[in-house]
Amino acid sequence: MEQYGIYIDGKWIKSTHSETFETKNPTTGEILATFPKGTKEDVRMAIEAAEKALPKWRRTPAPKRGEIILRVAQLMRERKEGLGALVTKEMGKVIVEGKGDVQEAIDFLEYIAGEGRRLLGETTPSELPNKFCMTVRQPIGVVGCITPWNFPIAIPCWKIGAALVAGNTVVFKPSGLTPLCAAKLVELFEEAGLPQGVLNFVTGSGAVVGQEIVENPKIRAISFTGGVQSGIDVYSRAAKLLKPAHLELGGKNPQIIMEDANIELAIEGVLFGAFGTAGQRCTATSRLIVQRDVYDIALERLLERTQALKIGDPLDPETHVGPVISEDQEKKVLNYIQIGIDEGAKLLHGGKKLRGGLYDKGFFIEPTIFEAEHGMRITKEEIFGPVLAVIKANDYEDAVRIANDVDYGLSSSIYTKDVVRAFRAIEDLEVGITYINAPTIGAEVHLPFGGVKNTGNGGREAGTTAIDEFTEIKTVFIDYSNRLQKAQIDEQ
Ligand code: UN1
Repeated sequence: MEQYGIYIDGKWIKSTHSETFETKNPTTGEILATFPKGTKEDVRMAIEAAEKALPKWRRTPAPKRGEIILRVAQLMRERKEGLGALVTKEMGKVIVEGKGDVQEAIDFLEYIAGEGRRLLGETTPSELPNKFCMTVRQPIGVVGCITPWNFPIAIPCWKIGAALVAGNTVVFKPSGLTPLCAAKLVELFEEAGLPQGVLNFVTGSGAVVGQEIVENPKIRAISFTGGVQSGIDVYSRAAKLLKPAHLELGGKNPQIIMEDANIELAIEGVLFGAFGTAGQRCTATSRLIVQRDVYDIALERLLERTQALKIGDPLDPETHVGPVISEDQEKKVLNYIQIGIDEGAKLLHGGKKLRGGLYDKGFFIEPTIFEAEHGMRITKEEIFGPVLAVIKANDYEDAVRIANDVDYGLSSSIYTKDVVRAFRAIEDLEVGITYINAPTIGAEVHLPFGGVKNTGNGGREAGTTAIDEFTEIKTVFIDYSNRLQKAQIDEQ
């Protein structure tokens, strides 16, 4: 079993505190590695190293910074099988999705490496003669990246890749449930030739390590993905320091099926959206809103197809649904299933923890389908597990009203062959991402990712906007008239 330390200034060292925690395989319970319960002092050392590395790194030409990021992507391509299997072992998503997690990281790193050749600003004419105006992008400084367990390779790469190309240095705290994937990622950056101190890594709790990252004034910006309550905590602490904090939080994503939809395709979509990654994606489909004329047939097909899903060892390529990440998560999901039953939703499929054989070692919950009334808690609150609420809608307006009547706004989907309705849905759905005739999951990394309402605080990760989160804009006026010119005052 591997024992890791913290990674500061290009070296793996011991934490200032000797206590450790274990990371475990959610399928088998096997202990994969141990990591330090990092301290505030560890974070301060990480910040010191990042500050020391900053002047040189920010002056390294951005295309050169991009080359190192590209090398990380190349190493990941070579090691995709092994890394994908590690994602599956530590996080529990099925192996194709484990490899998909790695591929999403590769895609993003390749994309953002090229951004090193652009880092676009603007040029504009001046209102005065012999004067030039432009903006340039500058790194923010030392930034903090705090990442979740559900995409243990991809999401850290979205954040770290963009932060580094933009010329920042980083203090990285991964989820306590997937530190091994994170440590392997740090090793790849090291192998790719990232200079010492540019990326530093401290494991431990949100209450200690996370809080110090957020509250230490030397960290100039935060990028956080996680739950809403933690997001509010991060945002309010950062607010006291006027520190930018980019938040990527939850979802309660609807898939709508209209009466003219290709039902078979729509059912295939919802199976992937709701039960892929055992429902543990911010983008997971947790509500299926079906127009009443096709409700019965859609439900019938959904139940048939769900019965055929194979739940088991995520390393087995035949498996469709793996375990949830931890005992706590299992409890949370089972509790929501009970809430659904108690509030009168009709349990149509699943609902139980699986037991016997392999199931006894891991956290396996049956794919669960409820027939629900809009307004029940299971139709409003994020569950983050394999639980789908099916809701009947009268017509398009009703479906959109239901879809929008939640506190979240990340992803959404509508299945319809009517192009007019498809375009109306693009306008009407209050979310950051809308799919037409495709499930709510599977966003591509060269487009912005994020949402509205409680899903975040206005920013977008990845895509053309990735760099915004990690750069300051400087406005520059260059006067070559050789005299004092006064904007707003001089008359031509
Ligand atoms: C997340 O669940 O936090 O769109 C990210 C998707 C993936 C990213 C999900 N590309 O489902």
